[in-house]
Amino acid sequence: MSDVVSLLNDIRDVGRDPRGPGYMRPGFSSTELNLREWFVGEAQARGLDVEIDHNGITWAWVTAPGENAVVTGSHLDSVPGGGEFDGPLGVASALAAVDQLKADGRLEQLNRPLALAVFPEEEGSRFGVACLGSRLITGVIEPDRALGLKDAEGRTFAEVASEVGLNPDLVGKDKERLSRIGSFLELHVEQGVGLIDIGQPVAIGSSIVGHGRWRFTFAGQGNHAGTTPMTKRADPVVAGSQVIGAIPAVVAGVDGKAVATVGRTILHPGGTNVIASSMDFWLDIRHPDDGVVGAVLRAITQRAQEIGHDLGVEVTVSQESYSATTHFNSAFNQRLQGVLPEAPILDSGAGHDAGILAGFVPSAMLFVRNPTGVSHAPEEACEEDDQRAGVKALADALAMEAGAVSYT
Ligand code: HGY
Ligand code: MN
Ligand code: MN
Repeated sequence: MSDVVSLLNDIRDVGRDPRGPGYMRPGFSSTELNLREWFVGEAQARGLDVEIDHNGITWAWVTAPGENAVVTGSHLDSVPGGGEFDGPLGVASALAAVDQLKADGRLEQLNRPLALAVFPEEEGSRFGVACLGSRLITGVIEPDRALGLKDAEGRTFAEVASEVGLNPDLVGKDKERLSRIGSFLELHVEQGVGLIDIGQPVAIGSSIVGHGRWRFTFAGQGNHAGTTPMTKRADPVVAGSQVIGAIPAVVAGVDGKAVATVGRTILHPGGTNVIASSMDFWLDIRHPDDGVVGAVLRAITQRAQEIGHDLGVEVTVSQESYSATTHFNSAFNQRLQGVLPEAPILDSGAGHDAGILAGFVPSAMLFVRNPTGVSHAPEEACEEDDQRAGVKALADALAMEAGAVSYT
């Protein structure tokens, strides 16, 4: 059986971003489906019982399906230009952990069912809502809202879901499958520097900060770049750009621990010699206190309205996605600390499917050292020895949680 390093090597060239380094693996795209086929092939090669549910979540049962199962998994989609490990490390480590448990005879000791899971569209890079798959199965997002979500080409999730073999009439809360999960454990590359220089390759997750995404639309007056005096313009790009430029000071004025990012803009119609008629940007705000996220949003919105008023540009704001601050299950975390006594406890500035599931089933996370601390960029890294240390930690944690006698 291949180890985690060779498993990741198998998919290293799948979904590379054609525009430059990094990956482009949108949710429900042919790329994500190719990666899902890879996972299904690896799972079936291990004799696991694979099913893809109404929401596009892939389940691979190590034991016979059953109640109170221990489930581990992550995602295979990426952000545009994303790194190699965000998501796939957790999926490959889950497969490798099963190999390890089988090889050392611990699978037979388990007294709870064990399954692997792969959640689609975790990044929300295609339809705008983070963790779409885990939001659907838990009912956090209503099916109608999900089905009406549109991608950059204006394709609805309903259309795309049909294309990839899902029945739009069946997407949504899945009480039966959700009730089977007794514990959910997600291993993920650390998206930060918490594990650098402290001599530990694996950490236990304590929480995920509150984070949301809002779409700001600036509506001005399209016009000719050459015939419109500077004093006679209602230029949405000038307004939007001034707001973006104001963000660092506005955030600092509310709470220096908050983070706010504009990583995506769209100008319409986008001509070099054309004053745009509209500009959209997407704002990502995060803070451990949901109230502070709200205060930052209000402050930026107010600044945008002021700037829009001065420039004759209309500003509208709509929320796309919100994930409240999550504190992982303390009893599960204590059990993990019993297995991994050396592992530091880290909070996460990044969102995860485990953060959504944590509202419904005891959930926890393991983070594996990333020597660059960079993520959502090609420089994201994870040393091979640390990848293997993550698998050992995951295997021991799964053995413990599923009742094996000798779990280390
Ligand atoms: O955006 C996030 O925090 C995660 O990587 N999806
Ligand atoms: Mn991720
Ligand atoms: Mn991510």
